[in-house]
Amino acid sequence: MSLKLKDLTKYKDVVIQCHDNPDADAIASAYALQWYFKQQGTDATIVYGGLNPISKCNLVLLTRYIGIQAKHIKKRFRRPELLVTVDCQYGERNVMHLNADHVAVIDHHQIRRDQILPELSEVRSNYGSCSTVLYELLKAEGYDINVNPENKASREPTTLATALYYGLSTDTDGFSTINHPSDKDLRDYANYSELDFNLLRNSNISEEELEIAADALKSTYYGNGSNYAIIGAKPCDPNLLGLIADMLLEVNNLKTCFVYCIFEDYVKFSVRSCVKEVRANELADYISSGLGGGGGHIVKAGGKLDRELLEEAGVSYTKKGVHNLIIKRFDDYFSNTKIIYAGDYKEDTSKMQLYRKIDTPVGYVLSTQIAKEGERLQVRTLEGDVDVTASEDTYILFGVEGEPYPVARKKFEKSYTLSKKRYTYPGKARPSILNYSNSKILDVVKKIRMCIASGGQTIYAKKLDERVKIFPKWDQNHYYLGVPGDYLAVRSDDPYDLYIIAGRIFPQTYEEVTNTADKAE
Ligand SMILES: [Mn+2]
Repeated sequence: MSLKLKDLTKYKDVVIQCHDNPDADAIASAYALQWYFKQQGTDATIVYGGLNPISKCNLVLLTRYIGIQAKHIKKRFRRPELLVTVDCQYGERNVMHLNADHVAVIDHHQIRRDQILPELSEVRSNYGSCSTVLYELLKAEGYDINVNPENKASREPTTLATALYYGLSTDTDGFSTINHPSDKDLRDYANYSELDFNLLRNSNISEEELEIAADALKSTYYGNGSNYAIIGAKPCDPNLLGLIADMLLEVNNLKTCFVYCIFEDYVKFSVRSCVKEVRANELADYISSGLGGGGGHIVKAGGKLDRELLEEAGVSYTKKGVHNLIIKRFDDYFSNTKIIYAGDYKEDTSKMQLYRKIDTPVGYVLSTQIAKEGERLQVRTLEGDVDVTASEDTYILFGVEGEPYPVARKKFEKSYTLSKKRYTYPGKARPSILNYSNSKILDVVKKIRMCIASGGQTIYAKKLDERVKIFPKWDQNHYYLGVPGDYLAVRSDDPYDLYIIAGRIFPQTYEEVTNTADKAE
């Protein structure tokens, strides 16, 4: 199943449908699609169902800004030749049923197990917004969202770019929970109007919502010696959760906070952290593990707990049941994690097994081949984000699954030999290396060359049975996370050089040293 926008142009009677009670992402996506049809000479109608017409202040403002008439339908609607659902899937509970000769779907949500999608479907479940999907579908047809077709020479921000940028922003808690490179591309590429965007963004909450926030702040729960705080708010817009969390985190001594609200089928939450020992995205993932999902950025993240999964896990879906579960997970998180600051810490290797590295072909690139000397890069390794400065001294390696990790020149020259063989990048998605100077994910794959991780080097390693965070010697601000099943490794020639090797990678790259003579080296 896939879809190109040009597949849709043969239909002339087109209706675009948002999910019931549409949000900014749905409206922006509908607008972008309508915009495309207009370029093809087709006037498409935008509709949505749900109990009430759009009333949220920012959405009213958005529809006025982009100048669309989105029709609120209560019961029935004529049968169009083509119906396209955006930011939702045909047949879903929150999508009013409409009949049509042909149906297409453009969305970014998960596909339910029992969902049957029409042939014309483009669902990119890992994207942060449907606006991003539209941005890419338009790009594939040769449309640049920054170019106004009526005035191609103009450098002025376009309404289309501003709308899509705003759609992405609202679906990702103000860009803070962005993960996917395509979302980052839209964020960085859109030539949006700052003025209009700021107006939209600052029309975000109503007086009632301010009240919800005030009530929520009054019921703050402090845990673990006031290290963290949890708030359960009344059902509200997820953006409001982020706002409450931002304010809460400002409290003196408070390092980490969690704000949630309970809906009928799921719990939505926002996480914040301002200390290096807790990455908000990792905490979000921990809290929601097995119960939903979470992710985002180091300082801001968010996620969801599913009612079904909570109930399967024996949690009663009540205010108290949910609240207690969250407190328990928080307490587990803080008590079950060992933190190691490499450099200060010497691991006792006497009880660890000695391993030897196998000759393994891997990829490498010198950091100054992908960025200017002195620029800061964020390398997303399997065990966490690590910051490095581009210099002749820093290489970036790409492991057996294409996972990037930085290494110092000295270590590179000692442990790797260059290879003339052609390198094929083994990863499924491109490696994530962010250049802070322009917030762009670098396109590095073509620049990667092959080298051989020379075997022979020995490490002590042990399989972890607890969670461990290691601040490595070369980056004291970001930790590597090891979970049970991963390996804690110590270089045999430097007991202060500790790191984590993912459990999946370890057997492919290391072999046990059984010869006791070797062990005595
Ligand atoms: Mn959306």
